Amino acid sequence: MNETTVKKRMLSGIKPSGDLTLGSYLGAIRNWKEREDAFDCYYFMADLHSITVRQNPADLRRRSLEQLAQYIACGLDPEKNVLFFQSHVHQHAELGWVMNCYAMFGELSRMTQFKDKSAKNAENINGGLFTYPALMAADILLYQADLVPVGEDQKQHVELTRDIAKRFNGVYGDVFKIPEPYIPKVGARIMSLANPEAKMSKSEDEDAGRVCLMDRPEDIMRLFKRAVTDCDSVVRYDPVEKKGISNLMNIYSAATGRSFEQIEAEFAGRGYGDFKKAVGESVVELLRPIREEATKLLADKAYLQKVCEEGAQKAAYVAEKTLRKVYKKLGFVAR
Ligand code: AQP
Repeated sequence: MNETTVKKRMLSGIKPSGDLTLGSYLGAIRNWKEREDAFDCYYFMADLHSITVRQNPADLRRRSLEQLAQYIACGLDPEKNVLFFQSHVHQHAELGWVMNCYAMFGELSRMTQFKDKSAKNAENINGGLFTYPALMAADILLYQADLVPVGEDQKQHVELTRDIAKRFNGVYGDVFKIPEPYIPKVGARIMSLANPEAKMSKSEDEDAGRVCLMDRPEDIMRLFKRAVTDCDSVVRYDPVEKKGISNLMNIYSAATGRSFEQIEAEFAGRGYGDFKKAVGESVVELLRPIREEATKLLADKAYLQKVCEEGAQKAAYVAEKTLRKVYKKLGFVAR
């Protein structure tokens, strides 16, 4: 058996619904790099999913391309990982429709993300927001993925994907591999700098709360200077009483590799001002190479075009095999 046949396949996507943040990097993308030799990895820009919330077209296009450049700048090698735009592989939309017909109204109604998102977008509760998990099932099942990395908020969707796949297989035989949720090595959970009770988020956080991968050093320093802390002055890890400081310690630890004890010792007897400055500087240095590399890549449109074309071709090859099998089982006349 050669090496590629034994590798497990893994798939993950991020919606280009906001600029990637320090949270996206430390919580997810940084860990992706470590998997590229052990797994057969597919990473996509989930542009189809992003339009369940209204997007400005020019911003969506810019962010989608930036996301591709940032994936590469964060270290993902396009030779080892399949990188593509979801909308470039039409099989997602096609299988998405089929999945819609095998997902039950009751199941979709129970998805907590639908409830959350509809509460936040009360003026635009569209059908796509409701059937989002059917498209997500298609994303996963098209590639016969063994593993799907999941955070808390997506667990329910992977469970639903498994249920739909089992239902389909139950009628038509072994068409889909039943994917397992993969609990990634815990990346740091990064909280908003403006509100340490809430996650730093690319589409929901206010500007003062999130650090984006392309932010300029002076802007990063300003954000950390204004980060919400408490009225104490001791740098101590206490995620209950000192949420703001603990979040900054998390970030500093992730950026420098220092332990909480080492950080507490380093800042003993010094004020928050010194500490915030040090955290800001460590993040500037952490993100500098990513921003510089992404900027270089964004200036080379031909290269990005080549990467996403090749990625879409590789992805479509696998996706088409699954889709053909599905269409045949359903009784569609062969093209
Ligand atoms: N703050 C964070 N800390 C740790 N991990 C994070 N991730 C995101 N933010 C943090 C991880 O990144 C991956 C992609 O997550 P996401 O696309 O759901 O990111 P988001 O910023 O939270 O997105 P939003 O604001 O909810 O926008 P929409 O709904 O439009 O995509 C995941 O692995 C996540 O754990």
